[in-house]
Amino acid sequence: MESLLFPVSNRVRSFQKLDGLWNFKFDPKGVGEKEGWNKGLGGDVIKMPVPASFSDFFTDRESRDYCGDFWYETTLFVPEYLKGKKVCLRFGSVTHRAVVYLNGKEVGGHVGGFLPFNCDISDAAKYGEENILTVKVNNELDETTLPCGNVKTLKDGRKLITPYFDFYNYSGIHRSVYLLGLPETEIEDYDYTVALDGADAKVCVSAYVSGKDEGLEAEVILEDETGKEAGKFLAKQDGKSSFEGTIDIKNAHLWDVLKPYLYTITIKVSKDGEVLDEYKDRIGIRTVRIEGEKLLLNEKPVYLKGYGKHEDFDVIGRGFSYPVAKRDFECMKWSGANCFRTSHYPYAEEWYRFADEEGFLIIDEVPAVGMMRSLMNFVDAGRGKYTSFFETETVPELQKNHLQAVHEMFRRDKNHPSVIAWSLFNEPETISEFAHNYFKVIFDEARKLDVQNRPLTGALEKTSSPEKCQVNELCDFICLNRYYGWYISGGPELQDAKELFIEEMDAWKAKKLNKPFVFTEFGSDTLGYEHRLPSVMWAQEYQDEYYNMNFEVFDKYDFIQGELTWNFADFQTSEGIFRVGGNKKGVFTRNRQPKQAAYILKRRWDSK
Ligand code: CKU
Repeated sequence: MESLLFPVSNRVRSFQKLDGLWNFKFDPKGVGEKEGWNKGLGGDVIKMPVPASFSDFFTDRESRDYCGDFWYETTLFVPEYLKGKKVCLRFGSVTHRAVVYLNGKEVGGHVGGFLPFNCDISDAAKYGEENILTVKVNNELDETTLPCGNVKTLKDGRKLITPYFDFYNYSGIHRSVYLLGLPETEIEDYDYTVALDGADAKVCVSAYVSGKDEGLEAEVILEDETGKEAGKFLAKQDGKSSFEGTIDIKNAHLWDVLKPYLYTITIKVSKDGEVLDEYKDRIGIRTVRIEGEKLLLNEKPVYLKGYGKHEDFDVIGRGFSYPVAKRDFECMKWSGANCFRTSHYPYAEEWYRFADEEGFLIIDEVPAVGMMRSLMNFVDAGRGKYTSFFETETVPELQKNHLQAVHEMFRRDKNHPSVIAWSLFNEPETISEFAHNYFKVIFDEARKLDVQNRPLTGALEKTSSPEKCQVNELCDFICLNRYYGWYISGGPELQDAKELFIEEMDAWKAKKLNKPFVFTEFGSDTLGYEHRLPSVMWAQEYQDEYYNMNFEVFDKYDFIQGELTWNFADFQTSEGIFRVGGNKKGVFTRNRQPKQAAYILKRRWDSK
């Protein structure tokens, strides 16, 4: 099985980042392979930074909005000393699909724009020489892809993406690319569970190893933050490719919300005393579960405060940037937040590693967004439009891709203490039995995948009402995206919005689901420079009133156990009559300065 472990370097493993200035070419006619671009792009190339989205570097509209195939190219020197190793290229993500060539030969690829993949180039590589790496990328979407969308052809033959979702279809090589040197007997994966017993903890670790070797031995060591050994075990291979053991820790330091404590785990696999592979990581000792209407972290109730986010920033689009992530964590902490949802796709792995270090909680979401046939789902959904989405013949194909994304996301992210729940969808059309049957399969499969048994959920929009929704029963806690006071009864009708909101929440209460509810979206578009007295929609004064009204409603219900606003910051969307240079529901502007409402959140969250 392909390993998704984050790259490390040590005595048996090495990595080299290939980020930098690559070559780039659009391929609107799809002639790349025929013209031999897989062997090299040729003279007429654009210089393109990796990682980044390509769109916002361009000064012409056609390039920015380009839809179709496009190619990247770089040269890489594969050192002689890697000979005999398993040599791989690792892509953090390529949006949305990729075919990878080394020296003209296809060495792998991936479908799905938000999760990593490896290409084994051990045979294709020329050692001690420069190699030409080319990647054909495609950014088209349809109703079988995650996310869902469509492509339309303009009169001049150009393709145009028509997303069924409210964020710009940024694409390209969005995350770091690595050259990996791996041992033949490779630790492909590991996982762990935690059981608390008073002040002590039991950490049960499993490691999974590839290769044909027999008689292997594994040693697993945990060290505390001072580097002192906290416990270890030895395990012998017993015919399988996995090793398992338990470490008892007296007076365990727990990983807790905003009080992170990380242990270093080292897994060594050896044969006859020789270390064949070694992998080091940082893990946290904590438990998550749901009891009745409460979310329990380390057996104590936790109230989620924070944001739905996007990977989105000026110029770089959806490319990962540590400086932007750093600023985001600082802004989130300043506002008193403790949680974010990776709406609407799994983010770069660095986000989760950072959250582990900061003690942030993450609801990790698959890119299952746009499961409703609408170009303005943010408007249509709230109005109860039904588009027979789950009744189409392409649904089995979509479901296959959805399951693949769930598998890959769980595999990649399961060892992060910051990940406290999995979100398996955002705002699909849930009011038919077709939707129920579709999601039953997704949830049943997801329940088998996480040894830590973290809660499963998904974000429900307004049409998924207490009377009509056929999917919420599959969720361990209920996530609602609601816009009372914005899409519903905004501005002068704010008082009515409040009453309608209370009506809906009373109806949920009457269902006695005995589950926690978390608001995963609520917010109002607000211009970071606009002030109006008295308030009007889009002015900062209105965002304040909107949030205050929403909080008054939340505080009436004990089963509401979290509030993640929409959105952390303003972000780019497709252009259109409802979006002025993007979605402006940020509590922060796109360049991460607070709007007025940020101070309302801060006051509330600092004291909650
Ligand atoms: C947000 C039906 C509501 C859709 N929801 C999803 C999110 O991606 C959008 O940006 C609403 C909005 O601001 O409209």
